Amino acid sequence: MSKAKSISVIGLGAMGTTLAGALIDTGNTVTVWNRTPARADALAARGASRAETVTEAIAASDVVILCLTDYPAVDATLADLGAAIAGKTIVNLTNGRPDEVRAIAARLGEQGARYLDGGIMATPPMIGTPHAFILYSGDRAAFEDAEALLATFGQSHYLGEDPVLAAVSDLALLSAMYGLFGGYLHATALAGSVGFTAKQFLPLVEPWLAAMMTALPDYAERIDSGEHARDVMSNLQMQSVAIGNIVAASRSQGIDPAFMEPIERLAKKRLAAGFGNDEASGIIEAMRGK
Ligand code: FVH
Repeated sequence: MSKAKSISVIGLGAMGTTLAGALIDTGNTVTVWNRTPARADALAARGASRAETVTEAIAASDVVILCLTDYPAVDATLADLGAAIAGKTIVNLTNGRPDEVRAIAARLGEQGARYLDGGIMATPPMIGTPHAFILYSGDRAAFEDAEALLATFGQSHYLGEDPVLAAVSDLALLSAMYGLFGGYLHATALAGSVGFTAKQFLPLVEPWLAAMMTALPDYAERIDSGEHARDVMSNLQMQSVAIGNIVAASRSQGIDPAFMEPIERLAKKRLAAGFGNDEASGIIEAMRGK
């Protein structure tokens, strides 16, 4: 439970609305602003104060949460605020790139604000549940001051003072998610080409993915030590035959192999470099350009 405070939420899409709602439900004084004002109606009915302008939203609270589509939207929203932002803690939960994070952190710092960048590792229905976690990086004192409030959303992980840490970790975790979902979709399309419905295929693919997740600690050990040749059980030479078969079979079954082609290319690059007897964990070296 958060310590009740005044907080402003700017950006009332699916996520911003959920964050603001969670803050209202935990007894905080919440001010909201959205470019399209009608999106604030439901929150106003639940007790939020509606700011007429961004400046008004920022003036209303010491802690201001931004949750917008992208950083160009953040730039547009925070343009021309002048001194209004000095002394405020800006918690930017918008998905973005490291160059964008550095630019906004520098700009807001020059304007006298404390900047925290964040990455929300949850969908809106997960907010406030034990499954939600949010990554933060940037001004440590700002994080510590806002920590109780931010706990409203889920588990907070403060990663350090460099503001880009949260955004890069967020993108890394999303890469893992899109790899999983893309792999699942490709697998389901390929199984579907011989008549399986997605529901029929699920009892095969779900436990398979769960079993493969148990390989991650071993992969992490190999990656950190660089020892991809130690105790090899499933060598890359053998695995690249299967990967090549997946790509070829997808084509012959009328399934676009586009999702699988990059891993085939990386495996071939690693094989050509002479690492066929290594574990497939060594593909990371090809990703790193080695
Ligand atoms: N929803 C999700 O599942 C994910 C979960 C993980 C974190 N993401 C990130 O959260 C950011 C916002 O996502 P969202 O789901 O709330 O997105 P939308 O529902 O599409 O709402 C977008 C809001 O951004 C406003 N906006 C867009 N462009 C501008 C602009 N140029 N100036 C001012 N505001 C802008 C938009 O306003 P409006 O269209 O209603 O006027 C919405 O408030 C995002 O970074 C996810 O990656 C969510």
